[in-house]
Amino acid sequence: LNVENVKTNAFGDQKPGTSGLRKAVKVFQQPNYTENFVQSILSSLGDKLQGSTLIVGGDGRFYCKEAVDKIIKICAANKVSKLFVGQNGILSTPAVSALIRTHKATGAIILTASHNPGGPDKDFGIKFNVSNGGPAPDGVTNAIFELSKTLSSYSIVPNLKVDISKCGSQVFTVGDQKFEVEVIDSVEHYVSYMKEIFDFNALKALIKGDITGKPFSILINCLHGVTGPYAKQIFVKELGAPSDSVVNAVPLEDFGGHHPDPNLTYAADLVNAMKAGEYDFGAAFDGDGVRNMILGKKAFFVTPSDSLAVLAANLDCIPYSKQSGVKGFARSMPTGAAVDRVGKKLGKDVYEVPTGWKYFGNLMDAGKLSLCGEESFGTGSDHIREKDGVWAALAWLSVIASLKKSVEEILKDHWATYGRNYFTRYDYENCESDPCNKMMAELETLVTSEAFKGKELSSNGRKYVVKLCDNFQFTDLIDGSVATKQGIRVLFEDGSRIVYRLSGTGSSGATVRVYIESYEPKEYTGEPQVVLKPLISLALELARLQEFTGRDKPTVIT
Ligand code: VG1
Repeated sequence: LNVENVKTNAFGDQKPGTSGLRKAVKVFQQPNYTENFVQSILSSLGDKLQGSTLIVGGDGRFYCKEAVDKIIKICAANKVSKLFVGQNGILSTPAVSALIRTHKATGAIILTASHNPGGPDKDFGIKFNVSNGGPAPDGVTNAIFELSKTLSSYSIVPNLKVDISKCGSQVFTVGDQKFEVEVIDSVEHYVSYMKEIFDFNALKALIKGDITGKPFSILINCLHGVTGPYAKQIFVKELGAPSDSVVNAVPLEDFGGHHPDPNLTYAADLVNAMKAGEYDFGAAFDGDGVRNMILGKKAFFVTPSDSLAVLAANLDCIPYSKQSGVKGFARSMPTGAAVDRVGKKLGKDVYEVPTGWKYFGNLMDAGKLSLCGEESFGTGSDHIREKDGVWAALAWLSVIASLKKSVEEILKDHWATYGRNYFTRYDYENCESDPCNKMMAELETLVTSEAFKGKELSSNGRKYVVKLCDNFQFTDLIDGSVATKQGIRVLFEDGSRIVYRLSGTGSSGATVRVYIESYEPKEYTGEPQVVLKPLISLALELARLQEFTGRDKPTVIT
């Protein structure tokens, strides 16, 4: 087989965002667009490219198969020695992370736009993960972007034909080099890893009813994302839950026309099904299997910041974590600070990093972290270097089996011990970009001005005194790299705070996120929207949100 060098023109817009390059499918379908980006990823590997092993797979969304085919042909031409490819191109992102680590691969190319909707008129994405299993850090994504801006040709083996529908190894000769593609079962490796991490016998006993005296019924909604086959295998086949406990388990190219995003708005089906009180535990996952939403009986909602704190406080319930020892914890900056209180009590360090899983990797590699999470329904541990939805559900079941309490009881006990960090997030999706950029600029000028220091603000009869305002900046403790402009923070003397960010995962327009948090040491039974009302009004007024976005209410409230 022969390598062809194809002339191309560079695209100026291939800058990866919070988690990879995400654009409308139509953008990726432009001639050479996907090829250019894949070549830029490979070229960024420099000396490590020749002879490398890479993992390739995706969440099965529209355009995945075409992209996998292109990637195989471009890797072959770039002297990669071996590719592990998920059967039919399917691999969840956590499964990829685990595979990179097991096979000591140089990295992985993951085809996903995660929680963004899919289909011919929706989004696609390409994400590069590095040798620790985690998303490429800024240094790598910046290098890829720089290469993409001046790319003038890419290399491809146009006549290479690989059947990715059957597992097994296929070896080709490209020029004078050997090139191997091993098609692997999409779920096997991940499932066996979960069996090492968790006590499946205990979880099985919980579901059967041997632990609490009655069957513990679960409802898992995969939102037609990639987790369906993983969840069926784990919750039904391994743990013995009835087969109808895993729903929307067939991965669809367009996720059935919905957003595969497990929150109260886009996973309303799960919320409604749980309301009747028939199930003890509910979980939903996103497109590529990284996010999770946890619900208790009657749809009792566990806000992700609390989920992180509860898991931190009970990490010993997971055999893997108990054995490897619980190190520190971490959260992204906008995530509620409930976990900080757990860290303080247990004498563990808690790190605060910018939004995006790539910022946790170095700390984990340095052995400083066992568990981390984001308010955006992301939770994960150092078993891999990605957030992991199915892991989070299994972690929660492990805590329940061990404490022998319901989700609601666990939360109430937690709040009684630590107090409660009330948290909410308002998202304004798909707004016009220019006014949103202007809003952020004006807000930053306002809150960082001299006049704003120590200022007393009042809203709905409550007073807040400004303690500190800035645009969050982060210096990586391990490699010293600096990330600037990670979100405008308005912190008050009483510990409450408001954070504003523009999303870095959208494919068009701007999405404004406003994060609002307050701490109540004793009053923990309140309704977050009621408790936080004064701060919410203040947040919207300060930014003049309605004026700039033209929206009188958010698209999604968490
Ligand atoms: C969002 C979330 C962030 C998360 C990212 C990727 O980013 O806020 O916490 O890490 O999505 O999640 P942004 O820039 O849109 O706020 V996923 O599920 O798409 O991998």
